[in-house]
Amino acid sequence: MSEEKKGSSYTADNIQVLEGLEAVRKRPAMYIGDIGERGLHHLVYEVVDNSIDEALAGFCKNIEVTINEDNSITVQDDGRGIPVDMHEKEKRSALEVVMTVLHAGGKFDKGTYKVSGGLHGVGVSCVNALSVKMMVEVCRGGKRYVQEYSCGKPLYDVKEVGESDRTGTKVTFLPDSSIFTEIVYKYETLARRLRDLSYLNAGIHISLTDNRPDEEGNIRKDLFHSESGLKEFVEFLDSAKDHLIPDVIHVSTEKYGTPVEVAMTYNTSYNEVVHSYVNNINTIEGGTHVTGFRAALTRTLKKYADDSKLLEKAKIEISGDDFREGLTAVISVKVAEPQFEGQTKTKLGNDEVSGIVQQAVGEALTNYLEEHPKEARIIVDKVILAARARIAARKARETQRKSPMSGAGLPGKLADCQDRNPENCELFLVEGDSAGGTAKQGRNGKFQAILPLRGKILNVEKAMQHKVFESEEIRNIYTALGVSIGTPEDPKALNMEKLRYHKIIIMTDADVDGSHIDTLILTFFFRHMRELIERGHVYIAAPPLYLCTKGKVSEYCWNEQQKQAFIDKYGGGLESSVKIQRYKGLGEMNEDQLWETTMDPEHRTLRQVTIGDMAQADYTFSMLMGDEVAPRRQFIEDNATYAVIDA
Ligand code: 28F
Repeated sequence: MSEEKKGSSYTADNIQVLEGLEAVRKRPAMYIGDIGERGLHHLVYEVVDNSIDEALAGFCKNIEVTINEDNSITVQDDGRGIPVDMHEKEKRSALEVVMTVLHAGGKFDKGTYKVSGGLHGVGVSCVNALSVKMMVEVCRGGKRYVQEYSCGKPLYDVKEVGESDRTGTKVTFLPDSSIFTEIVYKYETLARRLRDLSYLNAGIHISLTDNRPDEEGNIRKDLFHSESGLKEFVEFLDSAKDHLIPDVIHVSTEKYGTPVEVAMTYNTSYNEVVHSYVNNINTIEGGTHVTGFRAALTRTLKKYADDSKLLEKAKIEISGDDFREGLTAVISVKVAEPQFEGQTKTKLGNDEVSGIVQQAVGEALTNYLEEHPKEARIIVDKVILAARARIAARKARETQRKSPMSGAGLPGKLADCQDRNPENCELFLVEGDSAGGTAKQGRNGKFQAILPLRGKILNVEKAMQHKVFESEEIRNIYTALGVSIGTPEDPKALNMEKLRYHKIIIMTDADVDGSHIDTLILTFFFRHMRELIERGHVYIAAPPLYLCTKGKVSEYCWNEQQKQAFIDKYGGGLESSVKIQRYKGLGEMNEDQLWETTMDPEHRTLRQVTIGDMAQADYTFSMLMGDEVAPRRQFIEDNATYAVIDA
């Protein structure tokens, strides 16, 4: 138990509050998901969501988020200000109740929806409990009030400290470093979520300022604001893609008391990008709002194609998937009592929502197709093309199954390992036969398999699905992995039941070509085997860049800093004195060197591939690998200073 507040007796409520805060501090992950980087950033989203609620209620227009120099966070809004009057039941200021009683925030006004961050509105009191210090300032009724806390416990009663001609709430908090394993905020992570929130809640101005000066002493600031909401969100998502139609089809309506907003368009790629939200929560596992959307898409397009006789000549059966190639869409619904399901509680279960979304999208899409016959024809033609490609891909798979590559259907050039338990096994995808040969000699054949890749693999970002699976290098990869694409229900689903290795390690030269091959392989995995990445099976090997030698002392270095440290230590700071071998390619190492530096689990470094933010990843792959040149050129110009030019 913590020390008594001076001069006050404990009431049942105080004890209840303390027990609540203690519970949060004892099991923080239960309340905010984890105590690492994600949980740290969730703290910000919890506070921001209260400002968003105030904006949805119509009383707040501006939200300012600041990362302070000490890695504390300040969030300020120009809403009404949290009420400070005495809470009749709790015998304390309403402000103190909101800030210290678990789940005390909740619905502010019956008419609005409590949106919530990633973990469904645990409330600002949780953030308070997990912060070594927190301060709240409320301007309301011409006065300014403050209260401060330590680990959620008030240090004094709410006090009036002055006058103010504005209204609003300002919260500053410093996460407890004894609880969080990560306490340094990432600007980009916050920026992505605040950008999404500005699209999801049209009209709100959200600013992000980083007061931690960078190397040049500059501070960063971004303003996020969207008047047309999801329409602009889809334009942003598709900005690196070749548009199939010039319009974003947009509907924002309310059915049976459920606000529904959907924006969608088509591009010339073969990928489907659908982001869905419930009360601003990114429902990455989908749910009834997504099934309703898809049902509307399939029915409306199929009906239009049939009525306009566009399918007669095609003479093929089109399926639901065919309508999704090249589709980019964002679905956002606000549900008063959302039921979340799924592994990460990000799948919407409310059955009634499916019909609501289907009706809203069906009406909007029907109107668009009727009013835009030219674009409708373009969309249906693409659907027919997708259907033909799907049928060709199915034939390619059936052919492949009937004529296995060699022996047990494994690629001839795969040097397999002895262990048959996938959990112990690793597959190295190695650039080139020479490095592949060295890797075969250097590896531990018990649990390490080698698949040499002959140079660049197909850029799947620009290829149709069936072309992807006709490419020999790609077929070698997924055949060696033991995965198959497509199930009777979903031709794009990845079947990983027979995955043969739990670590898939991309090992390429530490040069521009090697990076390009890394990117091509990652594009294939992201577009066609995303679950491999999501389950953490994909890694990138890190061969050393240098071998530094001074007399009898030799050390491998993986970056410039390590090289400089060796020079400082053994060469008196002079590079001339020290012998430096720059490894341009894996082929320059013999099998022992490759083993001890890059393959030996005891000494190697592996970078695990993860998808931080799906929308960002999708945009990045389209921009880097897609047809549109302008966004790629812009990216290269913006990042040229980071490119290490090989001498
Ligand atoms: C920086 C974080 O938390 N802003 C908030 C409000 C406004 C009201 C409110 C919040 C009453 C007792 C439930 C004001 N006037 N920013 C924020 N702005 N909470 S949180 O009310 C809380 C309810 O508990 C508010 C009239 N109605 C509501």
